[in-house]
Amino acid sequence: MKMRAAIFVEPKKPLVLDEVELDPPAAGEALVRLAATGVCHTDLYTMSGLDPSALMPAVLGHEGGGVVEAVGPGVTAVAVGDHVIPLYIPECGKCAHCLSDETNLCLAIRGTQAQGVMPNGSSRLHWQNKMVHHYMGTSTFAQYTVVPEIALAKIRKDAPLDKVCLIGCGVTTGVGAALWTAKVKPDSTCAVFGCGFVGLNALQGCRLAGAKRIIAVDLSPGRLQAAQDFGATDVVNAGDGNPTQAVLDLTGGAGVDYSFEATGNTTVMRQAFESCRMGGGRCTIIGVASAGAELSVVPRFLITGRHLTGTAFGGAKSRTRVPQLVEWYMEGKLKVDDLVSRTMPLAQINTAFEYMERADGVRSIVKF
Ligand code: AHE
Ligand code: ZN
Repeated sequence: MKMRAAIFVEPKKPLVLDEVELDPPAAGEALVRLAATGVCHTDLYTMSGLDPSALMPAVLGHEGGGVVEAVGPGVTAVAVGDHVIPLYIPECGKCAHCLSDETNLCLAIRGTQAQGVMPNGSSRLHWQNKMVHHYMGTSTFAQYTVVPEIALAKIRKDAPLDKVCLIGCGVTTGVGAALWTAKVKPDSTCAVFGCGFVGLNALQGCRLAGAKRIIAVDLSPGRLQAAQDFGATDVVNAGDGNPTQAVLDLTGGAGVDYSFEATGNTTVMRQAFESCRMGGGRCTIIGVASAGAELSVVPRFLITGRHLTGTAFGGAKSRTRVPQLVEWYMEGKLKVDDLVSRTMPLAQINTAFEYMERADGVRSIVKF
């Protein structure tokens, strides 16, 4: 079938909007008609030319929501008409990682997904007689996508897809970092460095976990204002001096039980690490740093019992947790609507990246 898609053809150039051919789903795959997709920093990172794993041409996008339109042979996990969120980390339920409590990084289709193809080694996408790569196994910057069934979370049908699509990446990444990677305990103290889309979600994750003190750190007064709506009890403007010292001062010199970094900047990662307490403090790195970046820490901070770790998709076992987050949103426990700054048609997707580069707004959503 033919569909409109935004194609990544060349680094540092706008996406090309054109008609792309999409093949029907093969065994174990489903065809999804997308209703909406968020536009994430990681798409921009791949477009920048700095992502060593970037493949071209490709249909980018990984924060979508849609409806199953057809299924390939042998599909049992989803059916036509189901509302779904495509998952860049699938959950097969059978591999060593799916069976482990320690990680959400399903191993079932990692190799082919990184090569931009479906599990059988071929692509469903073609353009100008060439194969087009799938991106993160999801390729949501298009009217339709084909996705393996193990990479689809089935969600309730009354959830607005143009909002809950954000649970496909940023919401889960931030909320899950607090709930499932750091496992924030009630009455604990937390600090979140970076209050963009993912940081705001880390803040609401800390709130959902019942943390008593949640310190937001950012350079922008506007973002620090938003941080208070998402659960921050204290704010630190990182432009006013050393933010690590500010966090230590707010916690009687001790540091917080849990710190989070949501910027991708290695200087901020170190500040976040040095803000968690001796004897069991945990720092969770959420932001994706540029390829080649290195993080240095003083070993003494580790010897004195601080933990440094990272998270992918918030440590969420995806097919299990995404429907649960949708429930929480529908129950009013999880804020999502306030994260949407703009909604636009696919034809205007390149303007979403312009806003992102100017740090204007929190999240743009493309509605099909
Ligand atoms: N390809 C990049 C790294 C990309 C990366 O770290 N991706 C994150 C998701 S970003 C969502 O916006 C992730 O969760 N990765 C999990 C994994 O298995 O890699 C690069 O720099 O090479
Ligand atoms: Zn993302």
